[in-house]
Amino acid sequence: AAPEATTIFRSRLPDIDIPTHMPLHDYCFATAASAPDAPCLITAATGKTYTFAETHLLCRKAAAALHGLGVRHGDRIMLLLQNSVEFALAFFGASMLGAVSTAANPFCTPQEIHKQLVASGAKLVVTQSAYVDKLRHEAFPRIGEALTVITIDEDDGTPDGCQPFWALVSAADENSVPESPISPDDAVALPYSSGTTGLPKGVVLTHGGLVSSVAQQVDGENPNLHMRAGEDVVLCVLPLFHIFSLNSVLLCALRAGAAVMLMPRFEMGAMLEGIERWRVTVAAVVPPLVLALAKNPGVEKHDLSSIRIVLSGAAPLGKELEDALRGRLPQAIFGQGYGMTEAGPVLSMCPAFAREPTPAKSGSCGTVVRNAQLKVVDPDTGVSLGRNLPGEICIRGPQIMKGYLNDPVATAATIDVEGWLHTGDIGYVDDDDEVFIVDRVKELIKFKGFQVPPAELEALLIAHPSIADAAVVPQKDDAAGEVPVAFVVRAADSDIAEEAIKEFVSKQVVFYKRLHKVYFTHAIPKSASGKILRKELRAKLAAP
Ligand code: AYL
Repeated sequence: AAPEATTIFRSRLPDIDIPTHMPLHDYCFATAASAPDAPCLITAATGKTYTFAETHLLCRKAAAALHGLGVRHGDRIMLLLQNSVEFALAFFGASMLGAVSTAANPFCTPQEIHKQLVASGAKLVVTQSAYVDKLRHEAFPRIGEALTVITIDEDDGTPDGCQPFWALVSAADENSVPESPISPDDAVALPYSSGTTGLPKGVVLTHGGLVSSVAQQVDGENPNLHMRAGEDVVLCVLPLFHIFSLNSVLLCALRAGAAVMLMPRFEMGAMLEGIERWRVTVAAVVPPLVLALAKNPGVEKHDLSSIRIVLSGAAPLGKELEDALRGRLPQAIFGQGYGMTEAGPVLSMCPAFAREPTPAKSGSCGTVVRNAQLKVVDPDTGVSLGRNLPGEICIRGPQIMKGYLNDPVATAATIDVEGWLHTGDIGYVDDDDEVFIVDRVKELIKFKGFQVPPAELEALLIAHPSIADAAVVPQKDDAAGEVPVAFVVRAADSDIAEEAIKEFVSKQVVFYKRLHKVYFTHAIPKSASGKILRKELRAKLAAP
């Protein structure tokens, strides 16, 4: 029989030439050559500003410093940092050596950090002195011996066994960075994501892949996400250890020649002051931040009229919230980006952010990025679907991940032989090429845009002697979007209580993975092959 015709959706914008031969750092700093004195990195709290030329020089010095500590082509380093100038310097410094950065949330527990450290094979960590104690946990290699730790804050003195970042960088000779030929296929970033199933896995993003993703957003005569060189100031309050902020904020702004305003963490008052003081023009946000901007009374007391673009992503955004924000920031264009770490990460972007904008509907995640193909398939049969029919979204293009680190089985389950990456998201493309996400078939739970992999919590629960079996599913929540809740089968003779289980989990995980509720049950529904029937459990929660 003839193969079914495949409906492939493309961008409204024409394809462009993407310089995939360039290493990511050269690509991102190309603009610096024509405007070296334009502001590049701004620390919101202090106002300390680095120009593009200064930033580029410090990145080269950071590369030399890392090289001096033994970092080589292909090596991994871990960034355990809040948003900071040092994050950018270490990331690009590693890139210049052909090394790979794996970033972790500094709020993670020692166990969580240890897992990522071991899985990534990182032998060097760049962090803040406040987090060094997490690395002294018994499981870790000894600091100063098998593990090199660099701390960025010298005011409090460098902790025992650690090395001072700024002293190393100042003393380094930027001309000593060895010429290391970098191939577009070399890894540069290694974020961790659970993808459609199972535990967190290292997502190998290459120089060529990230150059492609950034180009799809900010390059071309008519860029999809128009950031103006020397004019725009982009809010960087979302954590850089997550790919949304790293890619669509830091990398895109630098490539475009726009400034990045760095805030170490989300704090409403400081954020509003920062926006007002530095005249932020482009704000990348997640739905809980949209909620804060739409509802917080402090917003009225600040002049936010400089904002011309609000880009929301990483989790579904309700229509009411979108309308509420539009009322608060009437001068701004509001729209969404849709991404997934494995997809490089951006699949679609609001077309109203383009230099020559075209309209986007409320609730839409924009149109598929240029130089890429998107299709929608029936999740059961794999048959390609036409417009307005919801199915699993698949993406193909030069921007998607190379694969999961050391996990060919998981890679093959996500990227098929034709190169299509299966997202586990259910959505459709309407008559105007706009993408709408309506559901998720993968296991993943999203708390405020943060990933909560159920398999990770289930493994912890089952390890408890009083628990015979467990399943973790999302429950809808107004503030967080979703929260993880557990169904638990007690072991015979056990009368373990909800609070004890919650506490047992809380001690081992970062705050957003904490269980919000435990439901005791007699059995976890499973398929013949032993897979948890999550749909059934989700339906139980939805029932009144
Ligand atoms: P991960 N609407 C609904 N769901 C979304 C959206 C959205 N706009 N964006 C992401 N998701 C969900 O790997 C979806 O289920 O990457 C997707 O598979 O932490 C999952 O989150 C992926 O979660 C951008 C805009 C990056 C967004 C991103 C998202 C990165 C989140 C760059 O410009």
